Amino acid sequence: MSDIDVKKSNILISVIAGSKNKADREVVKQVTDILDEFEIPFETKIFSAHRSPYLLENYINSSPAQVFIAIAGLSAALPGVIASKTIKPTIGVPVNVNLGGLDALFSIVQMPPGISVATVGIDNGTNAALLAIQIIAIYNEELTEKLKLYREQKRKKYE
Ligand code: AIR
Repeated sequence: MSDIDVKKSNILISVIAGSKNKADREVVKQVTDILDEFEIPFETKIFSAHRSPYLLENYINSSPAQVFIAIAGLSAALPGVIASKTIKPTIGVPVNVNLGGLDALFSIVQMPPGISVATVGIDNGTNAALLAIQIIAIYNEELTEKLKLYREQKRKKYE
């Protein structure tokens, strides 16, 4: 792949949640806060792998996004279903709706060999956003520098 021009891109990252409920929305907010901070063009959508599977499929097939972030609780099929329909990287975020989020974590992390989903921690939208940006940054030097600065600021905060 050639270099990505972040400023000229329309949508680079797609953030999809399984529901507009409070728990999912809070994780979406974590993700979008980081994407805003890094000035990444993104869009957010609500699609349920169980309740609206055909809408989800149509969207994935037509999306220009380079990376998908999929946020879901309970029997969280969303990231796995997205990953089954595209070879673009999919990052799954398990949401704590019930059982401390372990139900969603196991649903997302236990993908069968052949279809991969990068799974972050329960309710950890921040890491999902950072990982998505790191993937895009492979093709963008300016973004790489911004990530280094972000790490440096965090390091200073904890030292
Ligand atoms: N969900 C939606 N469709 C399939 C699943 N697993 C998830 C949502 C949300 C939870 O189920 O991502 O975290 C509960 O959704 P709701 O809309 O019933 O509140």
